[in-house]
Amino acid sequence: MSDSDHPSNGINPTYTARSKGVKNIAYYLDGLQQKNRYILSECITLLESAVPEKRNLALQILEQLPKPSSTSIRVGITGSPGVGKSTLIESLGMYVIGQGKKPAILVIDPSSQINMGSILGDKTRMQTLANQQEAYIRPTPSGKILGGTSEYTREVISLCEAAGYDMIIVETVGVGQSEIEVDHITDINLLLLQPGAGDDIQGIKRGVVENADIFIINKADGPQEKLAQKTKISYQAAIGLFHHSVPQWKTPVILSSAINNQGIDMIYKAIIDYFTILQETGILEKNRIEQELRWFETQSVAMIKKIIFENIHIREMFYSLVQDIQKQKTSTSIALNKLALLLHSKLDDK
Ligand SMILES: Nc1nc2c(ncn2[C@@H]2O[C@H](COP(=O)(O)OP(=O)(O)OP(=O)(O)O)[C@@H](O)[C@H]2O)c(=O)[nH]1
Ligand SMILES: [Mg+2]
Repeated sequence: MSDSDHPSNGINPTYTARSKGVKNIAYYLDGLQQKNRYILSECITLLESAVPEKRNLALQILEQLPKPSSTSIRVGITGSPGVGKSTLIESLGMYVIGQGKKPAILVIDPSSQINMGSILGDKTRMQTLANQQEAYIRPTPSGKILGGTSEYTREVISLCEAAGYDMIIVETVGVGQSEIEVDHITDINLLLLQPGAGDDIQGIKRGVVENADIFIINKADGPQEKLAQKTKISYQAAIGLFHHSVPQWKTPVILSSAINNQGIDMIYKAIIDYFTILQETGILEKNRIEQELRWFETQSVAMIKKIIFENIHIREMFYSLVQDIQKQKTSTSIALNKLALLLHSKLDDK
């Protein structure tokens, strides 16, 4: 089935289709190779599935994915709710297409875990972009992972890259300490700010500021334009206090009006400039390997914990020790020691 057989709204065409029959792996791999958006959506749906058979198939697909022909640019866009992330991505996405690239947009919505349909209608605000054949837009619920990024976003990125998308843009609300996780899956991070945001620069979380590579003061239009300029100056001053991890990079503060398409060219240029530095210095590859390792570590620790707690003896002892501590029948160190002995006895090869 070709992409053109489907309504070309670009937004996740499979979403309403509930349980479709699982096809063989060649169907998916061929579909991705042919850059078929419909099959890309099917692959992502498999990945997100709670059905082990589907999830396993998705993992096999991931394992057999061909390497993308070019290195894609992975861009994270964060900012408070309503600052204009989606509107900016729409303008930027159209500009990116004009530059001969294919953008894939992953919208991570922490507030939405179940009713993903509502994101499509109310939240993406990317109708023009969604109508482009060159673009792909996929909303994902943030699931259980701290950090506002979806559990599967990393894998979804791989699928999009295999399907020929060479700029992956991840939109996420990133305002709290735990919500800077997007920078663990992207190469470049854009922080969107409102005009006037510089007034409370003390209140801006250091982690968020330090994790941004490009600052954008959006809504620099109409009555807010002057205020946006002021905000830019105060941000430039504040940024001067931090050292960017890439010494060659001078973090820019860019004014934009997403609704008027202003500043978009400068944002694109900054993305390309920064990405070029990352590539030329080898930092890109190093960062991506570090991200993989970090992901493996956190995921494997979570998995080990889950598997251990599946053991009834360990689980029972754990909860009985918790009760003993509560009733002050034992001390923590003695409880830990007992638990360690049990774990060792279970793990020792016999
Ligand atoms: N004046 C002005 N309004 C803008 C601009 N960009 C976005 N808006 C408006 O701001 C509102 C929020 O825009 P969104 O793009 O949905 O913001 P968002 O950051 O994606 O919001 P969430 O996804 O809900 O966190 C909409 O009413 C937009 O029309 C801009 O450059 N100037
Ligand atoms: Mg949005």
